[in-house]
Amino acid sequence: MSLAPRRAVAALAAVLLAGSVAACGNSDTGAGGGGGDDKIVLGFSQVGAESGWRTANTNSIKEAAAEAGIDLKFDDAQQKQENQIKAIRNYIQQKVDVIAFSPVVESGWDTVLKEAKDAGIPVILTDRAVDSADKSLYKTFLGSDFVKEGRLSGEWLVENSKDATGDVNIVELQGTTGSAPANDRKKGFGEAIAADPKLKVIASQSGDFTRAGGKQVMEQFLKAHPKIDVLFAHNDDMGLGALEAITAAGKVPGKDITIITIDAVKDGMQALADGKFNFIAECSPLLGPQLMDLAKKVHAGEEVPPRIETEETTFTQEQAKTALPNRKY
Ligand code: GYE
Repeated sequence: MSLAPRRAVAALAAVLLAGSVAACGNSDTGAGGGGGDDKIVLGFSQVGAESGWRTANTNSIKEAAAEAGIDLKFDDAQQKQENQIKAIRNYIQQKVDVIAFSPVVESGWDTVLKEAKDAGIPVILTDRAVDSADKSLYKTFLGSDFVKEGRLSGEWLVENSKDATGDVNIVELQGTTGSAPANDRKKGFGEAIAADPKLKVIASQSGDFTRAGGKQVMEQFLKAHPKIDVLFAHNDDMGLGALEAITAAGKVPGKDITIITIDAVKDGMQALADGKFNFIAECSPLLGPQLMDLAKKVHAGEEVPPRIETEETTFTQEQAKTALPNRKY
């Protein structure tokens, strides 16, 4: 691997400063991120702490790093792309071995990804995708098929609206604007419900994947639309926030308004088992072990598949009751 001239100078300066030539025999030198041992240094930029899913994802990554003996540098971007770019630039400067991140939105990553590539640091995308045309900017993308999650949600609704007479009015709580899961879940759901013309999305707005956002936007929906039959929320947390708005408006969630969400975190599964939600498409946050495995492989220069999909299922109310006691997140 060739070092950029500036980096070569910096690496040389570091060796001289340390007053040591011992590093000569260590092929890791210059990319070890310091620390003096052989641990792989992984810089990870997390989206934020917006949902139960995200908390479970962060825990999975931290636990898996400790277990794999990987030195994890972790940054919480608080749902802001500029913070993620800053964190990635810091990791480049620190010469970490591998960078992984879950991009808050899909676009606008090319420049910083090129910087990582020029510095010779492999990048792994986890959870969310980027829309960069140049696929050589990252080694692999580990995460769910969000279009499929939306489609499974829509297909359940088509199946369960068969006997409905007249229009079925749907409101949609979208995830963070511009994020891969919001774009893809909307797409998959829209394509599936197109099979039945009586299924109509009458309002669709972002609740930013948070409970507070879900509650606030649902309040507006309820004020603006006297007849809402279905809520499709792009995650459990927004659905849980919306429950409060629905109950406060004197309606019974799960009965007066059918609720479909995505994720299947414990609180969501509880609402489903209690009959307040009607259907959940699962999205697994437990990406830590696979991520550590990939970090080791790309660090060793091994080829990895460009796309690795998470395995997932769906839950009805009855299935949630059975699955809940063993739910890990
Ligand atoms: O569904 C939502 C979280 O990117 C898959 O982000 C993730 C989504 C998840 O805030 O709860």
